[in-house]
Amino acid sequence: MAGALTAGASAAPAAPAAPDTPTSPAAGAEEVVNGDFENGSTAPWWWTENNPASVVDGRLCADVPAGTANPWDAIIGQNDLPVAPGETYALTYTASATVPVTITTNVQQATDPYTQYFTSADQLTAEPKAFTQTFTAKADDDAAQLAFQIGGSDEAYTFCVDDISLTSGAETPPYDPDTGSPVRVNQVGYLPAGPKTGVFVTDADDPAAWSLKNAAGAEVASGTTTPRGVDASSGQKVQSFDFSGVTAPGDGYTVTIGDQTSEPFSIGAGVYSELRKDALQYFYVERSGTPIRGDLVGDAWARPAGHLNVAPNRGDNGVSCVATAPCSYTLNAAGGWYDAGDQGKYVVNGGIAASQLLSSFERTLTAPGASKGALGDGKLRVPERGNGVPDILDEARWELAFLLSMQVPKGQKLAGMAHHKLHDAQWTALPTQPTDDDQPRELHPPSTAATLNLAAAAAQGARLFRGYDRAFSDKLLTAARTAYAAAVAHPAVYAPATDSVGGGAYNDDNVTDEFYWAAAELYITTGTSTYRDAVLRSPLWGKGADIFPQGGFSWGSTAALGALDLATVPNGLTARQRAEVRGEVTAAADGYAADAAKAAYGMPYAPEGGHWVWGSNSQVLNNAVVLATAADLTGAAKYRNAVLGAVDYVLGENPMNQSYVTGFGERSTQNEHNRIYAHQLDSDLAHPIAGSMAGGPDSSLEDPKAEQKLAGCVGAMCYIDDIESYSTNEMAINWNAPLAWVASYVDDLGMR
Ligand code: 9MR
Ligand code: 9MR
Repeated sequence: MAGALTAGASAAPAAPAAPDTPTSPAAGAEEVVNGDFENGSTAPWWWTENNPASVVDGRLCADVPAGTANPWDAIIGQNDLPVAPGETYALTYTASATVPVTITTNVQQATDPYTQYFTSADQLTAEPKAFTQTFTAKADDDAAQLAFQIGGSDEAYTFCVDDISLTSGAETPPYDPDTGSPVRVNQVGYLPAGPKTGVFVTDADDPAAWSLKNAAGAEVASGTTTPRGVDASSGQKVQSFDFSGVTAPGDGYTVTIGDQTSEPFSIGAGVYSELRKDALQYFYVERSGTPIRGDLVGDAWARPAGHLNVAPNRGDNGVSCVATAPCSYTLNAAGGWYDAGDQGKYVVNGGIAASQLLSSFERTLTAPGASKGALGDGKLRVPERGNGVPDILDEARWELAFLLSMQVPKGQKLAGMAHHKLHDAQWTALPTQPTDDDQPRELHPPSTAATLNLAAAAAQGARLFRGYDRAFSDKLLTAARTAYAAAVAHPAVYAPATDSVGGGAYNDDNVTDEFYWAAAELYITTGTSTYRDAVLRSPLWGKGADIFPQGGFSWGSTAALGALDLATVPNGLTARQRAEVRGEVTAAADGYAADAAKAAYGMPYAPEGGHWVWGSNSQVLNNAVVLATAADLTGAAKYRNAVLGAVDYVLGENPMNQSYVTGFGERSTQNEHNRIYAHQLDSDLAHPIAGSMAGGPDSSLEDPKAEQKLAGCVGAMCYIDDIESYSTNEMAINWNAPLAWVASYVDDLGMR
């Protein structure tokens, strides 16, 4: 995909001309002083010491040294630019670089924490290029800074800039993403005996004729669409079509309506086999503290071990506590998975992700029709393949071992609790390879939420590893019991929302759900009455609507994980108690299935207030996990069909016509927010490996790129496949885990 230039950028003629004038009729006064360098003066522009600048041929030019680490290690800037909240600005400039580089252009706070009002990754070459950008400021700042961050290049180069202008009164261009064909399908494919639906975006009121063609172009089925009115998730006017009657396996099917044709798709019992494998394989590539082997995953994704204290790296094998909450010990917390596009490691998120992998496996022990073989040993490309242990358990173990390493040692204050997280002192730039990360790694204070996450995941691991590695199983169970007891002793130690420098906060000040989940897992594993009583006395016992929120369970709302296991894994609850939990699962599934039936796009997700959250794709899939569990419990087709609706949605039958899983489908995500596989910013680097899922639409526009590019978007349209949009386009372990769970379920369905 071409993609790296921001949509507002345009190529310029070779000779630097006057800047494109902002299109707004109400364009305000010029804020930039001396943006054209006409009188030869550089004032009031400033620069960092390492890149002295001067006016050359009417442009401001600077010699940028080789080998700085971050974009902000070399800057040219101007201060004292006022920005007002809600005001829309036009920013224009013309820039060049004697070697191809990507610079970062920011309008931001001039002092720490340098909050960005606008940011753009601009690809420069020797040919001067004119950029025209618009953004709406959120903050009130009477002295903002325009900064061209020009560091981070391996090679030295000369940067030149000219015709710089910032004016208020601009108009936000209407949000008009390229969504390709209006005929929307699951771009991977459908199961032969499963439901098959698609969506047609059209202003027409009347039904239209659809035609399904095979790869040879021959019509194999036809019918008429059903008008569905305005789709609430997107504001699009839509119709739907149903070709469930077509069951012949094949690749290269398309649906045509009038002169519009869908992306191609397959029909086959094995359409989700690769998805199951790749969604799980993703975790190996996220491993920290070990080399990622090219012979296993391909050389493009191979890399040396990171965070092992090999200079310039600080390492996770002897981490001490943050200065604000010191401890007298260090922990060896090497290993585990990187969380997401950042290289932090967070116990709450690690716990839920590891647990959902364990659950994917545990389902094969309890669900009728689940295949043990497909998740057995030798199915993934991990170093442990062939060791007699199912690879999915080997992968989960990699994280479980990390979780245990985050526990406060015996004899210390808060012994048995888990440190909330471990990450860099400061946010690093994109791209940053783990081996190049020179930031100090720090343990953040223990929290009750992290402690209970560890307890739950370790208790579940203990029962699943019992038959494979008794010693590891015992170790997990001891850690789980110790953690649970520590949480009971310290039930309200919360990670604050403000602790979000250098890593995410994962703040949570309601741990009722974590208590329920941990007690449930410990009870299932041990049968001990203390844990049973903790489940039965939980304020959540009997409160299905709270256990299964409408918008889906998540890292911050984990009770569902406990309830799903109480409902499916053999345990000592009475028949009546068990029926109660199962009833909660099916009642929740009824709600999600009803949401799916209402939605033209068929996804079981109707967030309250139409507010699509950060990581919405994982919410869609977590609802699918509940639906699939209900299907396993009851055999009811409506639950299974709603799961398939979720899969269709994630794989392209959606308002963006976007497959959110890299490498799957014709229009799949490519530029997820990630520091390692940052191809969009450096073409020498790989794109993310196939099988990683983007967070997906987030209607709150929670990063500068989303604010700039998605203003005015509705719900499921609030997404952009841009590496800078971390609130819509990051990847994360807790998002791929339900993808793997659901892919595994639908692959098991087969439905020949
Ligand atoms: O890259 C970070 C991403 O992994 C997080 O999800 C996100 C929110 O915590 O923050 C990203 O980091 C940005 C930071 O919050 C603000 N400065 C720019 C950082 C890099 O994009
Ligand atoms: O998934 C998290 C989401 O629910 C929060 O709203 C968001 C902001 O706090 O953070 C998300 O988690 C990010 C974490 O903070 C840092 N690593 C990347 C995670 C995914 O974006």
